[in-house]
This record gives sequence, structure tokens and C-alpha cells, in this order.
Amino acid sequence: MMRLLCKAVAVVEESDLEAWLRAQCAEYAYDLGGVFRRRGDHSWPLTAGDEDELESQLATGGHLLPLPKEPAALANVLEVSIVDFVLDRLAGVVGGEGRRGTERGYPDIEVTGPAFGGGFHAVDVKIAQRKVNKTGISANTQSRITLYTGNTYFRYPQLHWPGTFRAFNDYATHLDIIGIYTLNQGSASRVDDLELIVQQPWRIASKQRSSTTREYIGAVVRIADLRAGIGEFDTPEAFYAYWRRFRFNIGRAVQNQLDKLLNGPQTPPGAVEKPPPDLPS
Ligand SMILES: [Ca+2]
Repeated sequence: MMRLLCKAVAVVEESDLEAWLRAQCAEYAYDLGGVFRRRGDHSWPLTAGDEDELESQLATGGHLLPLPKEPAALANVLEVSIVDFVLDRLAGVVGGEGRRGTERGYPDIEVTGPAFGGGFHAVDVKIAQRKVNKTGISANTQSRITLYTGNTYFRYPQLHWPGTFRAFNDYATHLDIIGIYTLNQGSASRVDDLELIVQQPWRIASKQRSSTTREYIGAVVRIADLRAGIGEFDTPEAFYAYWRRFRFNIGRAVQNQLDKLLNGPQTPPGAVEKPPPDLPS
């Protein structure tokens, strides 16, 4: 009995990855101040007493350029920073392991190890801007967050798709880290009031696509609902049934890849095959 109790304390429950991620994300601080430019315009040496002074000297000395404000480019910078942070935190967990996914693949981070109950867990990072109206900051995201690409690894979850570590069904858990920010046109860092939300994707799913041209599954747009995990489905089963029945386009590239996966040997789990350039990501 004693033994069993000790074991239960030492091993973090599988579902605790969600709670663990939430606790880590609460400590994430966005600290990208812009893009460093080598050439500047000031006298040497440059002396700074702390990081604020350094930043202001770099800015006035012409060394600091703003981060891109184009949403996809800025989202990518934020995603990399958040993935780095989570991987760094995972490195400090005994019996926990994290691996970075490929740029066009799913998920962004694969978590495994006895600390999280064994098995494999998919953690994906998504970024959205707060919508700004004439009246001010809206309660919604600017556009619908994409939860999954619907017509490939999600639609055929028993197959090991290129750009992924393993088949979708081989994951015990799917979790999203959603980063929501307000665009600041005037600052080099571009990002104000960044909030990180951790949710299981099905909980924040809508019945709408997130794009009119791409085969994407969309989230709800109300930020309070994203935070509370209030989507349009009552159960994961209802979510999977709806979106796996959805009439997505299966284009030529997806069809070719599907034939290949069904008829040939699949990449071993853990290894990532490079996706063909025309396969939608
Ligand atoms: Ca992502």
C-alpha cells in the first residue's frame, strides 16, 4: 500500500500535462524587443547599466528595427519563442522529454516520458491577434484560429503523414497553447498584452472553417470562450465525428500522398518524412 502511494506521488498523471503547461505558460514573459541591426549611428563605447537602458541606447543608436507586423510573420516569431520556452522548461523535468516539430508539420512540440504518464502528447502553438474595431479592442480574435488541417493527418489519423512524428491516433493527448496579443504599430516589439491559453483543441472548436480557400478547422472567435474552453461541441467524439465527416477538398497532392501511404511502407514512428512541396500544411 505504502509503495503504491509513493509511486502515485512520483509519477505525474497523464492529464497533468495540461495543468503543467498552464503553470509554465503563466510564467512566460514576452521579451523580444525588436530585430538587432549591426550597423548603428552613435559613439563608442556603448555603456548600459541595465536592460532598459541598453534597449533605449540601441533604439536611439539605430541598432533596433521593429519586428515584422505582418500577422503570419509575427506569429512565427512568437511561436518560436514560446516553443523555445516550453522546451527549456521540459528540459528541467525529470522523466519528461520534448521534441521540436518541423515548420510545416504537426505538432510543434512532441512530449513524452514517464513524468507525463508515458505515451506521446502533441502540443501545438497558435497565435492570434485581438481584433480592433472603430470603438476599440474587440472581445474577439481578428481571425479564426486554425486548429488542424482537416484533409490530411486529421482526416486519416491512422496513417503516418509526412511532416509528422507519428500517426495522429498515436497521441494520447492533443493540447494547444494559444497566444493572443494586441498589435502595437508603434513599438519595435509589436506585441502588447500577450495572453497564453492552454486548451484541448476540441474544447475550443467551432463548426466553421478558418479559411475559405484552405481545408482548415476553425476555433471559436470569442476570447472569453477560448479562455474558458467553451466551443461548439459537447464531447471530443462529437467534434471528431463532425470534422471527419466534413466535405473537405481532397486535391491531387493529398490524393497522391494518400495512395502512397496506403500502398507503400510508412515512415517508422518517430522519424519525420519531408512533405512534398505541394502537400497542404
Ligand atoms: Ca503552430
